[in-house]
Amino acid sequence: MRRARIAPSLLTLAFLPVVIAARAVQPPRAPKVVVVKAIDVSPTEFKFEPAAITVLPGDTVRFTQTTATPHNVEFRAVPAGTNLGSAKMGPFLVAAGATYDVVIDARFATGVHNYVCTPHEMMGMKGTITVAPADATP
Ligand SMILES: [Cu+2]
Repeated sequence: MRRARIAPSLLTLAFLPVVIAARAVQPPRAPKVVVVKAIDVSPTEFKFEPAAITVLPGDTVRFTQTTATPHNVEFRAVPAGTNLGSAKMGPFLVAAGATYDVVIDARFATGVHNYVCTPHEMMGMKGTITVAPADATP
C-alpha cells in the first residue's frame, strides 16, 4: 500500500526538470505600450495615428492627445465575447499631452476592435485594434 503512493511522487519528480526546461525555452513576452496619437490634420479632418495596430493580451494602448480639439475613443464593432463595460466610451482628452490608457485584458476578445472619436467619426477619425492570440508574436 505504502509503495503505491510513493511511486507516483517519484515519477512526478523525475519529469519535473523536463517541464521546467520546456517552459524556459519560451520566456514570456514583456507587455508593450503602444502609442496612438490623436491628430488634427486640418480644421475639418482628424485622425488616429497609426490608425491600425496589432497587440497582444496584456499590452496597453496609450491614446495620446496632440492638440486642443477634444477627442475621445468609443468602441463600435467588436468581436463576439468582448465586454468592455465602461471602457466602451473613454473620456475626452482636451489638453495636448493628455493620455488615455486602454489595457488589453480579458475584456477584449481576440479579433478586430473598431473604434472612433465620437464627434469626429465622420471626419475620418477612426481606427482598429487587432488583438492577436496570446501565443502570437506580432
Ligand atoms: Cu476627435
